[in-house]
Amino acid sequence: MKSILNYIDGEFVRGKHEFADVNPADGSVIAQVTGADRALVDDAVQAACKALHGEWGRLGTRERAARLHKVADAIELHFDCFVEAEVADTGKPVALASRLDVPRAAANFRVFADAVKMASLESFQTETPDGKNALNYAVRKPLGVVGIITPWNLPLLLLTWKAAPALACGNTVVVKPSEETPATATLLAEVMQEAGIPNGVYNVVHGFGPNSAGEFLTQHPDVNAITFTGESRTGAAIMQAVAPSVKPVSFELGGKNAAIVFADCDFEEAVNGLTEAVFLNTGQVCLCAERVYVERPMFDSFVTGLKRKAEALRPGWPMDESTNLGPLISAQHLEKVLSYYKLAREEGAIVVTGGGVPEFGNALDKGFYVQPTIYTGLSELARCVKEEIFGPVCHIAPFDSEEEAVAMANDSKYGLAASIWTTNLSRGHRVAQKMNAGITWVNCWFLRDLRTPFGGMGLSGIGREGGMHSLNFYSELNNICIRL
Ligand code: NAD
Ligand code: 6OH
Repeated sequence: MKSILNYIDGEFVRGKHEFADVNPADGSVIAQVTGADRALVDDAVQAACKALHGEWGRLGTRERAARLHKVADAIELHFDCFVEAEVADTGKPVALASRLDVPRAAANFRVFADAVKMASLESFQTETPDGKNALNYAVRKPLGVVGIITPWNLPLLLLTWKAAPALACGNTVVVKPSEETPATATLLAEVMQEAGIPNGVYNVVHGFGPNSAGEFLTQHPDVNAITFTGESRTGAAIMQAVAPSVKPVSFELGGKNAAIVFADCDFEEAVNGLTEAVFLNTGQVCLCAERVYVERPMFDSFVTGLKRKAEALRPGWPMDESTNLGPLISAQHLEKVLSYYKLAREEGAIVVTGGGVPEFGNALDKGFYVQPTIYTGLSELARCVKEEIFGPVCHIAPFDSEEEAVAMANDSKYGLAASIWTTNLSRGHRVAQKMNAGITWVNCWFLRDLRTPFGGMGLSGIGREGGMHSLNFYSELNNICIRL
């Protein structure tokens, strides 16, 4: 049986306890993961501290950026290995991992390597009380050791989205990938070696959250910052853990995202767009739309259109090129999503399609598949309309006016992403600007430009990453004031 190891100071290190890495498509065990106890997490943090003062700390920005481009080259060289590992861990369709996850990992390194080379800094000419001048300018320094904690839905994409800018700014990192999807973080370690990233700069510790590697990392006094993507509740626990040492945090958390479909939209474009927005990655994307509001004249035809698309999705073996719907990540998550399917019926939902589990008549029946599901008829106060489900499911409700749609979309404790579907450009701008969300798409969804601010409001997160926002989080600014 394959082992997945920790990576500390340039060495692959076996931990004292093991846990199984399960393939969600059929429940089979792919590998044994060896987890890091508190002592191994400490070794990783000490290696990262030491590396700050070694070769890595002495490299100029240009050379650091060149090494990160080499990391991107090496990801592209080993493209198929990354795709295979990601598909086995997550069950996502190979077509999706090849189109989204692995190309984005390489792009993350390229974009932040270039961003750090191009970044300018603030400077101000300041008048002194005696009528002379002073010059203020800021310089960027690394934060130090950055702890990176990531979820299972887009494992490599989200890990590199944080590791790339952290490394570009000269930090060293200790990464704790999700216990559900450990493979690509360790594979990335091999790529780091190949690309000439010095020992101790990139470290990986495996394990769980509470009382395990995740918590050991957040509590460690020598970790200078924590960047985290995952559930809002976990974000709250991490905030408590870092409070005593006042570490900066960047949090990308959950969502209960709204889509507003106006009757003047391009119908085909909206139905196709919402098919992606609701069902991509089996609905396990923080940006997925779980609440869809449709202007009443188009309500029935839209529900029928999305139903047709949902029923045409092809669940199957993830490595089969024609599969476009994978399983959920785990038996536990399957149980959670099915409990919401049950709750929706108890809350009085009309089941437009789905609501159960598919039957394959083969080994996939042991996997964690659910049917793509559409509900209508729920009150806006229903728990299924308020709480993040994180599965291939949405509720569709009608609206009669723009104001009503905006009010319903904004009535959430979350505030991550929204999408608006209309051919009326003024309305698109007007409604987009009213959204309580970190990201609003008009006539598209999950169209990413890595230079733009990305993050959420309310329960959806703290801070923004992307472009200069990432450089600002992953560095300290030292303002220098010189009396001239
Ligand atoms: P999770 O919060 O359960 O786990 C995420 C990571 O945190 C894992 O590595 C886990 O081991 C670790 N962890 C758990 N408890 C911890 C603790 N007390 N201390 C330190 N680490 C701890 O999230 P998940 O179930 O893996 O991912 C799904 C969630 O992530 C959804 O809510 C989704 O919306 C959210 N998400 C948000 C974004 C975004 O950009 N906003 C992106 C992806 C996923
Ligand atoms: C959440 O599941 C998706 C997050 C996406 C990003 O962080 C990104 O940079 O595209």
